[in-house]
Amino acid sequence: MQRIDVINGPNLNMLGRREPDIYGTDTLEQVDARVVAWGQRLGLEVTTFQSNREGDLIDRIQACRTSADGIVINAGALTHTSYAIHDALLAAEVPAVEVHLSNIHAREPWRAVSVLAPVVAGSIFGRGVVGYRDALRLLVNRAAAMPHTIAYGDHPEQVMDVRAPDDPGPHPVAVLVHGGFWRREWGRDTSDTLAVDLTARGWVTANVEYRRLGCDGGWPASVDDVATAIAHIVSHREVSSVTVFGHSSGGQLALVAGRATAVETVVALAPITDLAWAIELGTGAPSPAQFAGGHDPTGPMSPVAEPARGRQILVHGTADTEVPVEFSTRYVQAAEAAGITVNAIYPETGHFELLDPKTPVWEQVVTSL
Ligand code: CA2
Repeated sequence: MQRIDVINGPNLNMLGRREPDIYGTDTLEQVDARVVAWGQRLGLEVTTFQSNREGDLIDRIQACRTSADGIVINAGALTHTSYAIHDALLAAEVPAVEVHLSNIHAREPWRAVSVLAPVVAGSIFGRGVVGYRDALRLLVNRAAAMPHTIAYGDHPEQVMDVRAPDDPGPHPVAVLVHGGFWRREWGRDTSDTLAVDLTARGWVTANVEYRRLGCDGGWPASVDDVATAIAHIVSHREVSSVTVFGHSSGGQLALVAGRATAVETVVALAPITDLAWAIELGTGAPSPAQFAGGHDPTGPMSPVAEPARGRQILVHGTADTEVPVEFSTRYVQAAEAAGITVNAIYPETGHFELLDPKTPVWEQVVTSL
């Protein structure tokens, strides 16, 4: 069993008492209880610690060298200044993930700098308390199958995590495109569990990061990145086929990128297929309008306007309250009107369940490929 120490720094003992609009209403005790429970569900042994003193935090991090297999740390404002904590994380020699409840990139400029970022396996911010859950899951997925992170461009977001089976191949390639309404707060860690599952089934997986809103993304930059990432993996590996999996806004990117010839199959999980309709309904507002950025939302950015041509499987939960299932039924109608066949599956499930390889529909989809 992996042992993870969850360490919180200065002022996090004040949670729930002030600034609930930024940091939420849970107290630190409540956050810790949720984190321990998430850990249990992930098969982890989680311990928690908080201190307002830098030296105590350093002592705790150093102790993790022998007492833990991984660290989740919210170093509070020390994140922005403490090279001593940076060095302690290096010295601990166990993987660490930094978490911030707030979106440190959307506040004062000094908060956008994390001196810890270069020495952690991941930085999760702006998701509130669930960021701690996602940090634990990130550590679980790294331990299950260590990825190689490779750059497909010069921008810091133009990277992808590649995992390959042990045998020489050639293998089918799965490109994964995460969702999160194209927002910077949501990253490729959210599609990593699917990537680990596919690699265990014999696929080469490329879990793609791309420019998003707040870090130079939007139409068409985000789609260009996914297309460039696909081209990169195809030109650097001997592959037997290319399948692009996308969830939610990543489903939109996958369907648009899937118009390219290199892509044989698109698996779109709860995709946003129509930007104009998303703007009208207020789905994920204000992100769809920001993504469109003044370009025509009824144009090529919307999969309904120009359905992909290759093989395509759509999976959309009938209980999805984030992206209503009608986004998929309308896409199927548009595709059929254009003479394109879509295999659509509508399980009785919600939006995020589709990111869990343990759901029966995932088995059904993957075995059909
Ligand atoms: O967003 C985060 O999680 C932070 O790491 C939290 C720190 C802040 O200094 C970082 O820039 C971002 C602050 C901890 C919470 O501070 C509180 C102050 C008053 C009431 C509640 C919390």
